[in-house]
Amino acid sequence: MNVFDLVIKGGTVVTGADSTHCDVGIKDGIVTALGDGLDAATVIDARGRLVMPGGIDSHCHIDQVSSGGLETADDFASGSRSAAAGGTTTIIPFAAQHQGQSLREVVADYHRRADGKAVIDYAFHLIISDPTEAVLGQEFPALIKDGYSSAKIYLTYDALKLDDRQALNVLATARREGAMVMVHAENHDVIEWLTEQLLLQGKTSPRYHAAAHAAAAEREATHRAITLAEVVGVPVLIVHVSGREAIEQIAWAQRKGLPVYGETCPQYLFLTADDMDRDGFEGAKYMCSPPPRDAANQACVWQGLENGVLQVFSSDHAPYRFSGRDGKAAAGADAPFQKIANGVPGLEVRLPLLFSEGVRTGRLSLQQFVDLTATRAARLYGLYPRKGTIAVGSDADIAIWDAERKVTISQAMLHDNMDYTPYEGRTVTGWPTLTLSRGEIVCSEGEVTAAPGRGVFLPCDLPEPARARRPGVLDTC
Ligand code: DUC
Ligand code: ZN
Ligand code: ZN
Repeated sequence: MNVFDLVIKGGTVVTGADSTHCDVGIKDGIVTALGDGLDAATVIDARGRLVMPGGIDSHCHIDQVSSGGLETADDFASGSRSAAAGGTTTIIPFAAQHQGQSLREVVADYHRRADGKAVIDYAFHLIISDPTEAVLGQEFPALIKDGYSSAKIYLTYDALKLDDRQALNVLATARREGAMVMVHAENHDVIEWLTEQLLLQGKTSPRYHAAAHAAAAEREATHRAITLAEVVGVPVLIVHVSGREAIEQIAWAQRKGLPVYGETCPQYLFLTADDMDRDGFEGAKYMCSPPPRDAANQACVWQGLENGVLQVFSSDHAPYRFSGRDGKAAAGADAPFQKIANGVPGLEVRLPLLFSEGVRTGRLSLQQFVDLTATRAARLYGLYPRKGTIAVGSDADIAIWDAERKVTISQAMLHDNMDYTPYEGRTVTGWPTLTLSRGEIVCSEGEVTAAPGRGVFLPCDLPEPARARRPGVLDTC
């Protein structure tokens, strides 16, 4: 009997901690040995290749209905296919509560959406938009115990936003139960007021989305989220950080010793507000919230990734097609900016973009790349060490990379269900040539071979930072 079902031979194995030239032995979907001279009936030749943990995309919207009633273009079949083709082996999309809904029923609904479709493994964050007594007293605590140990809250959007008192209540429940809270940090009233003023001046085109979602609005809400978490005594993670203003607040909190984490996404490194100023309605393709800003802010985001102020690099894949009933033009091709769906796709190109412009340019080490794209998310969301690393006992979720491969990104080559990519025509160096999920090849040279439904739900442990109880204001009086 073979000790291994499969051996990946001769590659450079990269983790968040180190790079080692060795073979990887896999049995029953688990890494069971790292060493030299391993053999099995099935061998993957990885000479000259990087053998890295498959990515964890810890912020993506799959088969989600927006608060405005629009369906994302990707379901769990197309979304997970696209992820696998881009070297990602775990996705953590959202089970999104709308007003009046039971959180438990929302979760059951999202399981139905994923069941039988996903080709890679998945967990769920909760979105809590209606934190009633029943939700915070019973449903949220019970769901945390069942493996849904992170929740996103919004400080903007009419149908989603929590006021400060509601946010405090969510944070306090998370603290008691050991969950992680992610915050969409933009000041709602500032955005609404700016939007009204812009519309009064007849400034309705997509480019004004960036002005309405001013960096100051993001800065204020980031500071407020940090303050609310500090008062309660709980970690908090600020999602989709767009630039200097928010980063400065996060860095300030970290200097104070607060457990504050930051996430950013490709759109804040590779797009700018000028993209929203393209001809006609074309600018709508680049609209997301917070919006891409300018080159100086891109540089700050790079710096935040380099110096560790930002720890997580996700896609925030929010796939609204350019055309069609649920697309950017759902309210008409001349719709004012505030009626255009917010979000850009990025699930498949997240890793290659960061590898090419981060690692190849020398901005990031391979260890930083792996940590930002896989290991840290596993730790922050309770999936480590099953996911996010290559170690004995971990799931054999692995992406084998050709670091020299040049690829020009085009929508035609991608596996999502979108009709555009904001990165059309961009050439990157470095691409995942083979993706394995629990030891099974799910994508080879761009061909997704995995059967829908093979992906399994991953109940999450308590996030590492949320396990230790920290003092809040009430503990110090
Ligand atoms: N927030 C997200 O997290 N994704 C898409 C749009 C948004 O506002
Ligand atoms: Zn958001
Ligand atoms: Zn998002």
